[in-house]
Amino acid sequence: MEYEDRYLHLNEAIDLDSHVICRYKVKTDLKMTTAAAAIATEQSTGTWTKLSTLNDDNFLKRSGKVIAIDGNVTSIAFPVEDFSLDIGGVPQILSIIAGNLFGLDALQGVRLEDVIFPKCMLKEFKGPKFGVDGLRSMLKRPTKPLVGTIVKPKIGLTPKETADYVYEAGMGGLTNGKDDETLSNQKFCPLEDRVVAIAEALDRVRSDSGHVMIHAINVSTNGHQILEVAERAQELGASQLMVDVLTCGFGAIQVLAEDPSIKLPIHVHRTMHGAMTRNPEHGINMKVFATLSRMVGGDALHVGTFGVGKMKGEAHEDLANKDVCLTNDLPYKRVMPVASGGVQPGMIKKLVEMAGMDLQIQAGGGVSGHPRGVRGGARAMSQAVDAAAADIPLDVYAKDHVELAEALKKWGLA
Ligand code: CAP
Ligand code: MG
Repeated sequence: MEYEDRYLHLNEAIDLDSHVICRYKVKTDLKMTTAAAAIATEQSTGTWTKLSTLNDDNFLKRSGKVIAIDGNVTSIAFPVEDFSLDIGGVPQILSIIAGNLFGLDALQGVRLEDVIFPKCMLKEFKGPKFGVDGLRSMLKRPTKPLVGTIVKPKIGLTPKETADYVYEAGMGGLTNGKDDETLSNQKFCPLEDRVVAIAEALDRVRSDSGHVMIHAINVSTNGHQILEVAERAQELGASQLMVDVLTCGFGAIQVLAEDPSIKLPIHVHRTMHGAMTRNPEHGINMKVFATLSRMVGGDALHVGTFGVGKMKGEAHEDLANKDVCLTNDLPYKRVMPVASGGVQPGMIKKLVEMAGMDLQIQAGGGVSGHPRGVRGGARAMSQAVDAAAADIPLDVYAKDHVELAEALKKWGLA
């Protein structure tokens, strides 16, 4: 490879305040130094051949530097000057740290495992407006995990049926409801009608029981429309917004989080993430997406289900995602981690033991599949969260709580 040695800085001290540090796991037949240099080259100043246009000054100031190689893992430091945050933002960050390198023929596989941004870049982002504490105070739920549902079936219900579901869920004690990721503005359930009907249902929950619940409306859409759609949903009474971060892009979250007219928390869904995060040898670790989601202002983020459920990934990776949401190492409000996907009441104690109390636990099928319907399913979920928060085994708690007992009978204990 051209200039390979010039990209290698293996025994040099690096100024961490002026570089973005990325860790890549690499699968290659080449020497690791060659493979690592190929990434640093492609993602900064080089290409496949020597360039007449690359001068020494530019080379030294803008090149990615291979700063460590440990087995098949390499760390590469990209100078902050390579990044353009005023115009460019997260899309441009991703084009450097997670761009062309995935297609390099020299590598049979490469996975971006982690990224660390210097303070000077982090301070250009504002992070969540609400986060864990904001959501907890909205919901008047200071310590226990939040407990929610995804309205199921995913699509097909009318606005009234959706609102009836939400009412039942709220009366059963759930704190959070949400649209499913494939529900948008279909003719059978127009967004505006849905927002109005759900807002009315949530008001009724509050007046009938005193209980506070919010519901995230899926505003995922084209870039040129998202702010307008979110503003309209807010105007009509939406209490939370939901955005699919990978299909819409990180800019979609940022525009909603930073626009002064939007005063609602943002629930960040990650549909499509499995295409990038699940192969241990190629792709992008969810932790990277969690870091970026927090930077751009997501208030709650799907992090996985810690080794249980229909979409379970590696529990240790889910825990790392959760830690990114909550760590004080990032200069922003903490993001509420969300455990979702095939969840049912019998899993809740285990989820809380693994992830702690700062967690939103939600279930679609695990609520509306309950033998007593949505209200019964919501009660079973709430009871399981209460038991877990009090550190009482679920089968013991179920002796005095019939909905939980029926859920455990149907789905078992994790
Ligand atoms: C869960 C869910 C969520 C997934 C997302 C679904 O429904 O609504 O989208 O949890 O997974 O459509 O599958 P169920 P992740 O509770 O009925 O399974 O958080 O892993 O991205
Ligand atoms: Mg879903």
